[in-house]
Amino acid sequence: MKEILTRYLNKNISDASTEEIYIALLQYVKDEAKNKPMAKGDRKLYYISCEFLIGKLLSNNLINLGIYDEVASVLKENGKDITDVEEFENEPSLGNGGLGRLAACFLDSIATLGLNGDGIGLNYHYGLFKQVFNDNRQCETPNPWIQNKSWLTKTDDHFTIPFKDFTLTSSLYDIDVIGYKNGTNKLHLFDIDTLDENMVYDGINFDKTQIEKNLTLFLYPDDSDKNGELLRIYQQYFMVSNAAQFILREYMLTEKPLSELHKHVAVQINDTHPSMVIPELIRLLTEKGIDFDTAVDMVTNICAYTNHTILAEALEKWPVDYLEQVVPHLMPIIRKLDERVKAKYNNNPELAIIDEQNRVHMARMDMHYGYSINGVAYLHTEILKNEELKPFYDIYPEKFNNKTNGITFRRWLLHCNKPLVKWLDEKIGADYRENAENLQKLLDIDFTEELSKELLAVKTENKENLARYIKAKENIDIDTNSIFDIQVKRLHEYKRQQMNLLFVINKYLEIKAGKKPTTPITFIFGAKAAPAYIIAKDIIHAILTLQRIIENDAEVSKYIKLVMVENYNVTYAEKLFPACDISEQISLASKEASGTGNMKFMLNGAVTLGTEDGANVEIHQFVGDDNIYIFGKDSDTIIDKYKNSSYKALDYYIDDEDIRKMVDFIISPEMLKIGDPRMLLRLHAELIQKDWFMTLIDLKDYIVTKERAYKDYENRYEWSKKMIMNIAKAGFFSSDRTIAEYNRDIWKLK
Ligand code: 26Q
Repeated sequence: MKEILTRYLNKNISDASTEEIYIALLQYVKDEAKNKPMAKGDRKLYYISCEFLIGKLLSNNLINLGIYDEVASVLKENGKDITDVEEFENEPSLGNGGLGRLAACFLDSIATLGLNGDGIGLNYHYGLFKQVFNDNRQCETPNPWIQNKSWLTKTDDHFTIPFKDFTLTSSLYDIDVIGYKNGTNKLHLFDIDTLDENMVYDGINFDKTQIEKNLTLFLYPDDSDKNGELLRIYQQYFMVSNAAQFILREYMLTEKPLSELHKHVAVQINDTHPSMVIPELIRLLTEKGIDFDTAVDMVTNICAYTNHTILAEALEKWPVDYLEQVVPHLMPIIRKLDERVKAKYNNNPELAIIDEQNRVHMARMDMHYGYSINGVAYLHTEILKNEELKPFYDIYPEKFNNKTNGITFRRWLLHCNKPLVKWLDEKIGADYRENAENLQKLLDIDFTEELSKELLAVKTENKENLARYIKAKENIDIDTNSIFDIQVKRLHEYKRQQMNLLFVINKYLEIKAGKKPTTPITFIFGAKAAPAYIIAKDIIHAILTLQRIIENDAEVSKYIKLVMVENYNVTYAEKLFPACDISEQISLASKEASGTGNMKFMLNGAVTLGTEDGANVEIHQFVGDDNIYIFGKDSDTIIDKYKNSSYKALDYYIDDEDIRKMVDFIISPEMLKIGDPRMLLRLHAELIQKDWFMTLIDLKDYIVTKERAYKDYENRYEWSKKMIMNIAKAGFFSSDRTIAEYNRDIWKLK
C-alpha cells in the first residue's frame, strides 16, 4: 500500500498535504473500481430516484474494497491521520432524508449481493441546503459539494430531452458503487452542460424560469410557488426521459428483440417522483413501432412502485395544465391511460388517474400501470392495503407486498463504529460482516459483568468521540457521563420533536422545583426543516431558545444540557448513532412509514423509546418488551380519531394542569425574553388549537415511559443487556436482507 500511495502521490506520504492524499486515494479507488467485475445478467434493474443521499464515499469505498485498515495504518506510519483525509471530502447531500438514504443503502446492497442493477438520478450541483442557525432561527445557505476532483466521472453519453418549447442535451456522470468484497455497479447521474451556478443569490434563491441554466442546480428547489412546481416537473421529466432512453439504448446493445424488453428489464420507481417514466417508456416504445396496447402491457410488466408515505400532501398530483406547459407530448398518453381505467372501472373517481379537478395522480398511474406496489414496513403496508390505498388493494391484491426497510451495515456499523466492531470481532468472530444474522451469536455468549463493562466502555468511547466533534462544530461541551438522549431526523410535526421539547421543558421545570435527575441528561436534536414549513421552523426556534435558557442557568445545566446540532447530515449522523443511549422514535402512530434511523440506533446499541409505528413495531417484536420502551396510542386508535375528527388538543390542555404548564412555558417570560414572540406565540397557538399530529394525546405516557427508561439506565449491567439484545437482533434490518427480498419477489434478477 505504501508503494501504491507513493506512486499515486508522486512524493513521500509524509511530505504530502491532506488534499494530495485525498486526491491520490480517490484516484486509486476509482482505478480499483474499474478492475472489479461489473455485475452481469440476463435481466437488469434500474432504481430510479430523485434522491441518492450517498454521503461521503472515501472511507466506505475503502471498507468495501477491504483496504481501509491497511490505508489507515500506512498513513499513520507516515504521520497522517485518515480522519483528516475524510474531513477533506465534501458530503454529497443529494437527498432530504430517509427516502434518499434508503436509495443509497440499496445501491450498496445491490452491488454487495452482485445483482445486476444500477441507480439513475440527477447530478444536483447543490445538495440539500446547509442549515445555519442565526439568532436561534434556521437559515438556509447553498450546499455545493462537487470538488475539483470528485467521485463523478463524465461519460460521453448524451441524450436529447424534449420539452414543450425547447430541447435540452443531457450529459451523463457516473459514480462507481463498490460492493462489499464484490463487483462494481453504477449510479448514473444526469446533468446539463449549460448550467449556470452564478444564478444563485440571497441564500438559496435563484431565477426559476431559466430552465436551461438551473435545471440541476438544486435538490428540491422551493416549490411553494408555481414556478417552483414547474421546475420540479422539468427535473422529473428530464430524469425519467434520460432514464428511459438510457435503458432502451443499453437494451438494444444486447440485440434481444424489443418486444421482449419486459423479460429483461425492471424499473423500481422510488416514490412517485419518477412516475413519468411510465408514459415516457410507452412513448418511446410506440415511436419504435410497438403498438400502443402492447407497449402499455410491456411497461406494466417492467415498472414497480414503492410508497414511502401516507401523508396526503406528499402524494404528488400534478395539474394537467402544468404538464401541458412542460411535457405536452406525454398528455395524450396519460389521457389514454386514464380513459382505460375509467372504462374498466366504471368511472370510479377513487381510481381515476385524472381527477375531477384535472389533476394527474402519479401514484394511481403507478399502481394501474406497474406490477408491484410495496410499502416499507409491515404496519405501513397493512395501512396501505386496508386504508390509504384500499380501493387499489381491492382490485389488485396480488400487486401488493411489503418490503421492510434496511440499512447497510458497512456504513452504519463497520465504518461508523469501529470500537464496537473490534469488540464484536473478538466476541463472536467477524462473519456477521457477510451475514448480519450472525449478530445473534451474541445471545450465546456468557454476558458477564466483565463483558458488560467492556461494552459500556465502547459506548463511552463513542460518546467521547461525539463530544469532541460537537465541541469542534458547535463549541459546546457535553458530559460523557450523562445519558445521551437523541432525536435526529427531518423536522416534521408528525415526528413530534415538539413532544420531546415539552419533555425537556418539564425536566427544566422539575429541576427548578428541586427535583433533580440522578444521572445528568444530554438531549440532542438534529433536524432540518423545509424552508417554507413555518411551524417546523418555529419548533426549531423554540428548541434553540430553550437551549439558551438552560445554558444560561448554572443550576439547571448541572443536570441537563440541550444541544440542537447545526446542519445535521450523514456525516454528523455517523458520529451520533454510535454514541446514543436512548433513541427517540416518537412519531404519531400510523404516520412514520418505516423510519431507518431507528435501525441505525439499534445496531449501534441504543435502546428505542418509541411508539408502535413504522418499523418500531418490528423492532419491538424482535427485542421483546424488556428491551424497548413503547408508549402511546396505537395506529388503529389514531386512524379512528382522524376518521371521527375526535381529537381536540384544547381538551387535553384544559383538563390537565401538567400539560398546561409545559405548553404555556413556550410563551413564558423566560422564553419570550430570548425568543421571537411571533414564532413562539404561533407555536403555542398551534399546539392547543390545532395540533394535527396529536402531540398532547401521548405526552403524559411519553413522560412516564421515558422516566422509566432513565431509571433503568441506572443499573448499568441490566442496561447493557438491553444494548446487547438490540445489537443481536439488528440483523434483520440489514439492507442486504431487504434487497434479497426485493429481488426474490419483484426484480427476479437471478
Ligand atoms: C413531494 C412533492 C413535492 C415536493 C417534495 C415531495 C417529497 C419529497 C421528499 C415527498 C417526500 C419526500 C421524502 C420522503 C421520505 O423521505 N420518506 C421516508 O422514507 C423512508 C424510507 O422508506 C421511511 O423510512 C420514512 O418513514 C419516510 O418518512
